Amino acid sequence: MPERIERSIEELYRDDPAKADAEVFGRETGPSRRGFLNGAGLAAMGAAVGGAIPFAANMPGGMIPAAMAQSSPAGMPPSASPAPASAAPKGPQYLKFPGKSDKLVVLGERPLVAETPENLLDDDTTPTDKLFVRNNGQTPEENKEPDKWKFVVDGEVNNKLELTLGELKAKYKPVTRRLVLECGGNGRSFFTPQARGNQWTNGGAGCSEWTGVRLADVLKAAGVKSSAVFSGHYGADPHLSGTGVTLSRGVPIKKLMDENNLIVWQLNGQPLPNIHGGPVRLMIPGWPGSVSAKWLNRIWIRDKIHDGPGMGATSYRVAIKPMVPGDKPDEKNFRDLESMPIRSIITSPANGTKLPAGTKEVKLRGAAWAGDLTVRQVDVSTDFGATWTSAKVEKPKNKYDWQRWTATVKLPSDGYFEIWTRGTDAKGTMQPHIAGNWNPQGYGGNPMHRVAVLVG
Ligand SMILES: Nc1nc2c(c(=O)[nH]1)N[C@H]1C(S)=C(S)[C@@H](COP(=O)(O)O)O[C@H]1N2
Ligand SMILES: [Mo]
Repeated sequence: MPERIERSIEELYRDDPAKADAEVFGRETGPSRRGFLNGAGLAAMGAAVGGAIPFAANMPGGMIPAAMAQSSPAGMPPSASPAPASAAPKGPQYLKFPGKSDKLVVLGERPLVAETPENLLDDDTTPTDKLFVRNNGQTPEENKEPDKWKFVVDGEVNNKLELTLGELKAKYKPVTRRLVLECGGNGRSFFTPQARGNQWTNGGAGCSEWTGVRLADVLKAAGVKSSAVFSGHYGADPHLSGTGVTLSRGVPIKKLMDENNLIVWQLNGQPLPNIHGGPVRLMIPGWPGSVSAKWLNRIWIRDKIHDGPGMGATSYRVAIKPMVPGDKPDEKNFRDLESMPIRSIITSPANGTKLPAGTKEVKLRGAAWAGDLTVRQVDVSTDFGATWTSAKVEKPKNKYDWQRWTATVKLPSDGYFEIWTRGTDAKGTMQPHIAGNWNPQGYGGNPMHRVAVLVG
């Protein structure tokens, strides 16, 4: 009997979370139900997650346990929209690519997109083989003469520059910085109803050492005119269709001139791999990764807002006034996503970790970052958010570095626990319980990260 319930509840949570939720939490209480599981539901839930739930009384109604929500960890069932057939359960597909970890999860093959599971981001500096990959078009052929790679800086400048990588290295002072690179769509999978695009969990991000020259030094040499308003960045990757520009985004001049932006040719002390945009790419940290053009061949300084592919409409844009989730967008109600939102992740233990019976303490490690801002605080909870403990948060090595954190939490007994983390940025903005401010392409999804641990 319990066997049967166990399977059915798990399957139901995968196939129809709303219905599963109603089964477990009770139908009668309706959509405003909250709080407590009834006895039968609690038994079924315990069987499904693999153990008793000591803090069950705190479990929010409608929350999918982290143990069952590997692919949609936001927790809230997509009750507004039944899961489409394409979302039927299938295990993760792992990347097979020279120089990349075979633990990266493929989100798309054409174009190639792969994310880094949170527990693979446990290094202080993300190794190259673990850094996520996000292509929008084709992957260009590997360049055999990197120092001859050319790019131009033109438009609203006094001196149009045409530079080879060799000249760039010779003329400007190199710097190395540890910088977060984060896809604008990171966290998209947490939206309900599902938003359009690659279903990133928290792994469209990493923090590696980048070596290059300051973009501002090159722009000073070009002499940016007072008519300059915005930039447009171009890379050499062919469009999937074979013709046309794949992606071309830009930033306002103020952001462009920020001294933390780099034109880079090294990643973690090695020549920048082709898959990450080698020989040369931009690194404009804190903003959606899409402004950091790979295979850089042009920086166009413009006297108006850029209009390349990836600008305008709902691309990399969020709602100004909250919209009804799933509704048709009114394009006047959107603004560009600029600084990325606060995000804290648990990098150890991994979701689903089993600990020996009698374990009373767990050491946690994680990372947190917040776009243009620093991280003020990271808190962790083991009792579904009833009580919180502050983590020890390290200082960034340099601006736009992530901040590693550690904490030790106590567990009262054996059973099923969820460890939650939430970050707070320097302005006091904290991560929400569920992804908010729904938008059609799912930007800004940064709910608290949760991992399940089973003791005994
Ligand atoms: N030329 C070019 N640059 C690009 C892209 C691209 O498809 N083409 N993708 C962008 C996006 S959306 C992101 S998130 C980052 C990803 O960088 P990575 O693949 O090195 O992790 O590169 C950006 N730069
Ligand atoms: Mo991205």
